[in-house]
Amino acid sequence: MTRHEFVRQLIPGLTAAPGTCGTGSAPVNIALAKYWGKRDSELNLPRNSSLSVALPSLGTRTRVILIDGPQDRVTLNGQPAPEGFTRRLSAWLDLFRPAGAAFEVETENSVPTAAGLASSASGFAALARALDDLFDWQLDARTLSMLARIGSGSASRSLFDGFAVWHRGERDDGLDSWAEPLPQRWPALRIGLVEVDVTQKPVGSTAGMTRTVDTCPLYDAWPDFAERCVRDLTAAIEARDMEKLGEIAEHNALTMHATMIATRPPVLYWIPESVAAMQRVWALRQAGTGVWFTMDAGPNLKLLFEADARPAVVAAFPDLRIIAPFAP
Ligand code: 2P0
Repeated sequence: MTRHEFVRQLIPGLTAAPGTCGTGSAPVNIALAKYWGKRDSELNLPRNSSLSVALPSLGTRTRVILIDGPQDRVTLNGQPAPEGFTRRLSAWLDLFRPAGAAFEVETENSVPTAAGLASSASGFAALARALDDLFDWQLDARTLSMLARIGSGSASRSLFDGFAVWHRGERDDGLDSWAEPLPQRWPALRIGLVEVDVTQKPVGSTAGMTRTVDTCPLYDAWPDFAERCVRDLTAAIEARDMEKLGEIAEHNALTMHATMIATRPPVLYWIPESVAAMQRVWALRQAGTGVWFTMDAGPNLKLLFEADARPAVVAAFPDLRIIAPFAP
């Protein structure tokens, strides 16, 4: 099945007059059990389920207008968007393009683009919501999650606040691979952003995971391990057990990076400052502070801790940007 066919069965139609506008917003999410590897790149189906938490104060707000014309016009934070950004957006918008029409897209991002903070996740989730508004589809969150998934896998999880699980699904047609929220809230949970480098990463996630699946001899162990992490994290969240959540999330991230490093040519996102920050986290834990880290396809760390550990964590990471995912 092509992605065009996939999308057509999910949406009621593409009827809207030129000038019609839609808006949508969505938060960034941080995976605690990572998505790494596709089983179908046409429908963007993952080899493993993943579990994330949304950062409600960071994300994307998007306005889309249907226009006559040959070409989409895309702005990012008030400036013409970089060519690669526009190309990726337009390729996804092709799935929803009425004949002869183009889209004007205004995107406001409160995250540094392509710095391992998953701006594509909030971006495609916000865009899916904006199209739902523009075409007045009134789709449910599960269906929007599948549309966003085609744009970027991790976007499937950005339709929700709080914790979300993206189910890998079993079906070849991709209709059972969507994300849904978990009901639990965790008011004391904190995420600390350690930004050691916010420049563009050398290898994008899509290329990095494809290379890992194709050449890493350790990858065979990953999908089952990741599935187990999702189950164990769900239990840790239900029990509100910080130590269990931190241990599983950190181990999951390091295992993902181990598969990246064991790829040919290697995909190493770490820089010396990343390793120094990891060692600082381990030293804090050794000294009795409940803090763990996770890392995505980039050099930056995201610290996981509870509010009462904040003074000790900030003493070791004075520049830490702290986010409360369940702030009232
Ligand atoms: C995640 N990452 O679960 C993992 C951890 C990066 C490392 O999802 O190819 O941009 O667009 O589906 O979603 C980043 O990958 O990849 C990602 P595509 P995406 O958050």
